[in-house]
Amino acid sequence: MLKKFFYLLVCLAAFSLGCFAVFLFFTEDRKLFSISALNRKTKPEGSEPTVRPNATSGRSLDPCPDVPPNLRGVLHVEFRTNRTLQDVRNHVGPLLQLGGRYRPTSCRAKQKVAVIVPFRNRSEHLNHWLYYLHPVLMRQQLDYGVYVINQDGDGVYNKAKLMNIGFNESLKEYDYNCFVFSDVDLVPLDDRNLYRCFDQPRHLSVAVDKFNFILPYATLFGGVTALSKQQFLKVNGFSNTFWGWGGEDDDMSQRLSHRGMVISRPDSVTGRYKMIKHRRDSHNDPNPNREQKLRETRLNMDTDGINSLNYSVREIRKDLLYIKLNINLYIYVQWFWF
Ligand SMILES: [Mn+2]
Repeated sequence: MLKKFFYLLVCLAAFSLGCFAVFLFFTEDRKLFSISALNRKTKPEGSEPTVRPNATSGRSLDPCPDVPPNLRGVLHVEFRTNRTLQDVRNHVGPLLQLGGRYRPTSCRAKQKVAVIVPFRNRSEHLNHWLYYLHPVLMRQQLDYGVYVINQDGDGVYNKAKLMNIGFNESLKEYDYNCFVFSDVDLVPLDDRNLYRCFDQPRHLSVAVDKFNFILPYATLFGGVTALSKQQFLKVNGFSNTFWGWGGEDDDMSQRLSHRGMVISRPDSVTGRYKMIKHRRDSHNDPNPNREQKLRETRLNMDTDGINSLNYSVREIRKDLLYIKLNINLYIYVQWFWF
């Protein structure tokens, strides 16, 4: 009799344990009860990414709010400090996945943003840029990756072509729907200037310190810009035929207007930037043909762009802070006649 009673007791205990386990499972995953919610609240506020990005995959999250909650507004930026890549890795690396990739952990980002930086021989600038931009992009709750597109060799520089290549190559890696093109020497002075795409093509660097925080002219579309995949393809991307300094940004501006788009901008306070001072790069002299070429934008834009892009990738190197593609641009002697 005692033995039977004992068995009954054991069964009962096992049953209630099972029930408790099921109960715990549901409270943890579906927030039915407040135990886990209480636990969450004890985590420090403001330091949002306490979980590695990959820990969230497979779990469905609510979309991120329209206005990211942890923005700081005006930022302090200075370039005097010597920053090595390792300094920057220590500073922002723990929250990143290899290749300068990040996605918010507490919500689902609305846009997938490829940040494309055309590049040659500016490592010092890149260190500053990475140091300031990664925390900003994280606070803006973007699902993003950083693509440094390096022109191999000493040929004449072609920034617009490098940007087309960034568009092309980043899409091979991830389903990006927004593309931010940024000069490596431009750092935002306000994190409310969102690095994402809008209904119209976006010009972000409207008030640069070098130009006394004034927009030099109304159609300017250079420095830092954002185009959705659709907007970019609608104009056939950038021209590939602007060799040397200047013109390619105005050409893009004209492409946009020829396709009925208008430039959108943040206000001149939010859109403030600090530019890293530098001398003119070698092999990037002003392009003497740029003014003539700008008269032919409408004529050329359907055949000169993302649909006529040719290049070869020499090397792809993934750092913690970015993906760097080393590109051979195929420079023809012909370019003198364009
Ligand atoms: Mn510059």
